[in-house]
Amino acid sequence: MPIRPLVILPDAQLRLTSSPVGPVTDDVKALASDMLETMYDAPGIGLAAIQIGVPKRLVVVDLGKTPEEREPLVLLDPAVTWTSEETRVHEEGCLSIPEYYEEVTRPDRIRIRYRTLEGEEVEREADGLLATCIQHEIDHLDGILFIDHLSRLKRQRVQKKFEKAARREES
Ligand code: K1U
Ligand code: ZN
Repeated sequence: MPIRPLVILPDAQLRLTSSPVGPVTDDVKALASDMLETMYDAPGIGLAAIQIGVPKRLVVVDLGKTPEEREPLVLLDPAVTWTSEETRVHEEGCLSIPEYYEEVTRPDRIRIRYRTLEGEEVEREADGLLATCIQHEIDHLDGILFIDHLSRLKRQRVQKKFEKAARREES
């Protein structure tokens, strides 16, 4: 089951706090592989496991613009350990909030710690779009969506729009 269906706003799963991944088993490797396939298919530049309905602290990211430029990053139990004072504004989207884009301000540079599928502990820095994307994905692990960084008015407008769309699909 490589490409998995995406969880879409207002699904309450998106507000869950995800649990640590635990040992790197074959199931965890298969989940990471399905997440990459799902992200490339969408297409997107990041995906958190909860976006396919799995509440585990697993994130995939790839900023490659073409299949030839792919450089997948799989982050297990990622945590931000430092953020720069300087911020940057980037237009963000979310595969769980289709076709809605807004500018969000976040720290420009971050340091993160995570485990890899090979069982390695890594600490590294990221900046620019990579830093934005990783922060967006780590937010998902704590039930936070990029619309939570917008004004209450904008957030409520989007929430209502997606609630209405979900009701229409039900009937
Ligand atoms: O987590 C997600 O929902 C994925 C999201 C990640 C993200 C995008 C922009 C800024 C921060 C985080 C997406 O990938 S939305 C789709 C998108 O940005 C994109 C799609 C195709 C080509 C390039 C970008
Ligand atoms: Zn998202």
